Amino acid sequence: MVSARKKAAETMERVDMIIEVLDARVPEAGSNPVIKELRLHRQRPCLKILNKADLADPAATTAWLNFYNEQKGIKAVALSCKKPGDVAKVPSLCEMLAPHRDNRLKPLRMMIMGIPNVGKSTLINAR
Ligand SMILES: Nc1nc2c(ncn2[C@@H]2O[C@H](COP(=O)(O)OP(=O)(O)OP(=O)(O)O)[C@@H](O)[C@H]2O)c(=O)[nH]1
Ligand SMILES: [Mg+2]
Repeated sequence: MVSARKKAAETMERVDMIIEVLDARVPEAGSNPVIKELRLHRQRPCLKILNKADLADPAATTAWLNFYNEQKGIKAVALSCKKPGDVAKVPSLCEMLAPHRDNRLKPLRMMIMGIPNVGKSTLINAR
C-alpha cells in the first residue's frame, strides 16, 4: 500500500489530469480516498468516467453526475466504453480540463485509475 501510494504520488506529478474509471452502478465503491487526497494536493483536474452506463439505472446515473459535477476540478460523464461513439467523446473532455496542454508541443499527459473490472482496458483499447 505504501509503495503504491508513493508510485501514484510520483506519477501524479508528471501528469496533467486524472481519468478515474468508475462503475456507473456503484461509483463510490471505486472512488479511492488516497487518490483524491493526492489529486487535491497536486491540484490535478479529474475526469470521472461512469462506465457501464448501459447497465445502470439512468435516473441514478444522472444523480451521480450532478453530485460529481458540482465539485471543483471534476468533470463527470456517463458512458459505455464498449461503444466507440461514446469513447470518441473522451479526448475533447480531457482537453477541456487541461486547456493549457492542448497543443502539439505540450501533449496532454494523463493517468487512468480505477479498481479492478471497471473497464480501464476496454477504454484504453477502444478505437
Ligand atoms: N456492459 C458493459 N460492459 C463493459 C463496459 N466496459 C467494460 N465492460 C466489461 O467489463 C469487463 C471488465 O473490463 P476491463 O476493461 O477488462 O476492466 P479493467 O478495469 O481493465 O479490469 P482490470 O484490468 O482487471 O483492472 C469486461 O468483461 C468488459 O467487456 C461497458 O461500458 N458496458
Ligand atoms: Mg485491465
